[in-house]
Amino acid sequence: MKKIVLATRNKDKIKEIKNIFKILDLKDVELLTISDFANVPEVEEDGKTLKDNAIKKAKVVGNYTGLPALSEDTGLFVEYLNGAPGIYSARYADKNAKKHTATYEDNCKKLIKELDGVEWEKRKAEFICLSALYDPKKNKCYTRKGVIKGYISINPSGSKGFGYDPVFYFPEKQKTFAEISSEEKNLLSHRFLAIKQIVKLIKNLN
Ligand code: ITT
Repeated sequence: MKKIVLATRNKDKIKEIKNIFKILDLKDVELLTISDFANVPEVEEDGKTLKDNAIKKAKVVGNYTGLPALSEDTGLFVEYLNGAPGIYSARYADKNAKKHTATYEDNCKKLIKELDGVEWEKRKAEFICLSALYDPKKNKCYTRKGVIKGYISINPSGSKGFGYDPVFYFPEKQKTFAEISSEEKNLLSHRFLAIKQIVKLIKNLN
């Protein structure tokens, strides 16, 4: 049985990634998380890109545990805001740059406010998920990207999912990501598209 450590502290991501692994029916892989190990170092997300941050998270956890580590960094990139909140998606509504206090709800509210009165066609947005797989034995890191396109809704809607899901309107389903079921989201999301490619790489790990 291959062991892989999920290098994320976000419980909502862990839930979705575990679900995606089930959907992809990956045999002989045991998914561990940071909480299965003591004192895993915190990672400062100070990279300039999602890729930098994802690689950093996977390397820290992979080197600490000695096991292959899977991380991902995700951002919501809004065209009208020149790509904001982007790599700062988790911290978008933080009042103090050093303290991470913004809740999912704060972030959604800020985004809706920033786009107040902006016409529909200018509300284009995309979720980008950059996933990294680091193999500490070979000191090799692989990255794969998943992108999904939509619009920032006029108002938040729905209570499923997490983060910006209530404000991310997905035209193909004519619903926000918080209005579709977790099964549906996990079959088409940015995270699914990135992890699907990473799973192919996991199969080749020795
Ligand atoms: P880790 O770094 O520990 O993985 P994090 O929450 O800090 O966890 P990110 O830096 O990737 O993760 O933050 C991205 C933020 O973007 C996250 O806090 C959510 O607010 C949002 N986000 C990520 N994936 C999302 C999704 O599938 N749907 C909605 N919002 C999402």
